[in-house]
Amino acid sequence: MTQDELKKAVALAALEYVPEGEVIGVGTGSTANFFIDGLAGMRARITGAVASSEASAARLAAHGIPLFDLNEVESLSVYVDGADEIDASFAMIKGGGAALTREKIVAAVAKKFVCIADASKKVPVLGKFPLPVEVIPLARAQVTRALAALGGRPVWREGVITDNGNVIIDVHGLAIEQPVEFEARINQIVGVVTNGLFAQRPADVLLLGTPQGVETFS
Ligand code: ABF
Repeated sequence: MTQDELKKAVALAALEYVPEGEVIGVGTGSTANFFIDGLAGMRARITGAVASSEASAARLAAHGIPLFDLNEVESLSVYVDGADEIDASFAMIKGGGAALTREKIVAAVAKKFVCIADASKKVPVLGKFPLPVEVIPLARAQVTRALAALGGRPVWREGVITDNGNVIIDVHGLAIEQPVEFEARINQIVGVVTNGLFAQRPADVLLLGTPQGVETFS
């Protein structure tokens, strides 16, 4: 099976976690896109969706799925999204698609985070995938110096502006043994909006696409 076929398989398996008659949280990325396309087939059974990016909002709208602002919604029973890496504790690196801040906010409101990932995303230690950090543009140089002091190799993702008008710095060369603590340390740097470690609020369920089929971990 190709990587795209694995992504599609986990995305369709996640439809089982969609409650009827509710607003659900929807993530960003190619795996999430397969989920959105699958959701279209059951749109009459959901109230609508909160999207974690402008790109996902556009795809949901194109399928005729009603969009809700997160501020209109008191709680979400489920949030379905992909990841760039996920470890055994379900901590993740996210943000390869630059949507990390909205993803983290929507995930914070959701009772259950269902992570959909192909098998290549499961890692023993987070950090081989460069850790994205969303930064206020004025603070770019100062945050770069502070991130270098933490031991990584920060690289500005030139030309990318997030949906919130900020820039992304990717931190290369990390081996994150204590993701909960590391997430908090990066958030302490003045000028950082969010970092792509999702360890304080990890996934609750992992649907992993393998050549043998979709494996469920919880
Ligand atoms: C989002 O999409 C991001 O947090 C993550 O960067 C990316 C995963 O990418 P894909 O599903 O395209 O492999 O979930």
